[in-house]
Formats: sequence, structure tokens, C-alpha cells
Amino acid sequence: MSLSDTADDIRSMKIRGAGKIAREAAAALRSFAGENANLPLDSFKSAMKDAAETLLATRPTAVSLPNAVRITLRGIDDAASTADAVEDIRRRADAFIRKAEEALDIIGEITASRIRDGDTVLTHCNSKAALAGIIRAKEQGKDIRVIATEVRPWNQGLLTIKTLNDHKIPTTYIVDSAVRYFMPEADLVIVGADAVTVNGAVINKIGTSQIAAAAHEARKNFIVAAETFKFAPQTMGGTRIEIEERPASEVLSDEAAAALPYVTVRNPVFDVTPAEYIDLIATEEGAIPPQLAYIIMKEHLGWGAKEL
Ligand code: RUB
Repeated sequence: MSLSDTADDIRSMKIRGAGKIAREAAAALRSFAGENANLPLDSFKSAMKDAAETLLATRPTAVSLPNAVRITLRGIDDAASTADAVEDIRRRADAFIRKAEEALDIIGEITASRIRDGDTVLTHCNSKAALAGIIRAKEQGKDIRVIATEVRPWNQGLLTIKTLNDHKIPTTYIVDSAVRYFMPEADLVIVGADAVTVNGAVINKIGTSQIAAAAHEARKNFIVAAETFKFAPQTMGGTRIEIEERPASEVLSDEAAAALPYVTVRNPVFDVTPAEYIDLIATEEGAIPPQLAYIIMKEHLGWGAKEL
């Protein structure tokens, strides 16, 4: 698949979910570097910079994308030749993808240890990191049940219930607005993340913050499963994470909207859950309270990471 195909697929959400977006972006840069290995070094660097910008322009919220791009291209300025640069990009992309996959196993072990035999876990959207712990708990022989949301307007919940069903995990599928109604039946909530900011806030699929508020009210644990590359070091410098707003036609057809000239449809697809609603964030470096997000950024991502 060409780099522009990968960019198109991320934009149109054929490739979606922060972790997958990051792994596919690293793989696309690796292939693109190989395809341009015959360019002189300066032209190669500028082609890679354009490629990075094409990927970064696809979706604005998941910081896994700029982190994956930055990590993959980190060595490009020090390369002595195009061949060295291509080799370096291949090595970094491979390492990023391998570590991202290993991270899911570690996060799965950590979150599974928080799920007790007999527990009901509520989850939202379709997060590989969140599902890792639920599936691991089942593999450990725990008798668990899941409550999974529908996730309007894209219905990512359908992907979640398919995976849960494949693992023979009893699941109750609910509309998003039924979360507070069902919260008394849940023992804990596990969700993924698109970005974690320096103040420990978590940005995830729209509706996550309402679920966190309902969990807080009902005194249920709220756990976020997030690889370290979902942490946003740019927030240490005060940069805010942009919340993606997608087309209104995803919510109401153009035809229906045309008949309602006084109605405006808004379609933000992520929201911000404040740190005080989050009990812990499970990362591959261990479980941390959200207030320690700074440490992950400083020690595992590196503040001042070379900008493109
Ligand atoms: C996906 C979403 C997921 C996170 C984490 O939103 O909000 O919860 O990306 O997913 P979208 P993962 O469908 O709009 O991309 O744990 O798989 O990285």
C-alpha cells in the first residue's frame, strides 16, 4: 500500500484506533523510505518530510500519530547517506511496531489483574488496549461479563462485540445514552486513549467523559489502557490537543439536514476526561496515577524530542 493510500485510509477511518494508526504510519514511512532510496540525501529528506506531513494532516487528535512519525524519523538528520537514512528508518519503524505490539501484552496483563472473577467490565468504543485486559482476564479463567456501548455515529461498538463474542465473553450491548442506567451493574470501566495530556487528562472517543462522570458518581473504578506513545509531550509546552470534528453528514444525512435549515449538526468525535475521574492509566511501563503523566513524557518519550 502506498503512503498516500495509508493516509487516505486513516482519513476515511478504514484504518482507525490510535494504536493501529501509529503502527500503520510507521509501516508506511518504512515503505516510502525504501521506494525513495535512490534519491540524493537532501531530496530524500525533503520527500520524507512531505510524507510525514501528509500523514500528520489526516486526523488531528490521536497523538500516537505524530509520536510514531517522530520516533520513526528521529535519526534522519544524522544520516550520512540516503542508504544510512533508509536503514535507520527501517530499524526504527520495525522497533516501534514490535514494541507497540509487546506493549499491548503488558497492558493486558496489568488491566487483567484489576479484573476479578465475577466482574462486569464496561467499555466504550473499540480499543485494542482496553480489550487486551478483558481478553487476558478471560484467558486466566475468570468468569467475566462486558457491557459494551454502541458508539454513535460510527458504531465502533460493533467491532468490540464481535471480538468479545469471538472470545466467548458474555456481553451486553447498549446504546450510548444507557450508560448511567447500567453503571450499577458494572464493577469497573476500562477504556483506551487517543491522547494523555501533562495534567493527566485523557482524550478518547466522544462520550468517554460522560461515562467517567457516571463511574465517579457510582464509585466505580475507571481505568485507561494506553501505550506510552499515546502521551502528548507537546502539552508540556502548553499546546492543546485539537479535538477532531467530523462531517455533519455522519450524524444526519445531507437530505434530512437540507429540510431543517435552522438546525446545525455538530460532530466532535473525542472528548476530554479530567484526571480526577481516572483511577489509573495502565501503560507498558506500569500502572500510573494520571498525575504522573509528566514522568512518562519525560522519561519514556523525551521532552524536546526532535521536531520534524
Ligand atoms: C478510537 C478510540 C479508541 C482509541 C484507543 O476512535 O477512541 O478508544 O483510539 O484505541 P476512532 P486503541 O475510531 O475515531 O479512531 O487502544 O486501539 O489504540
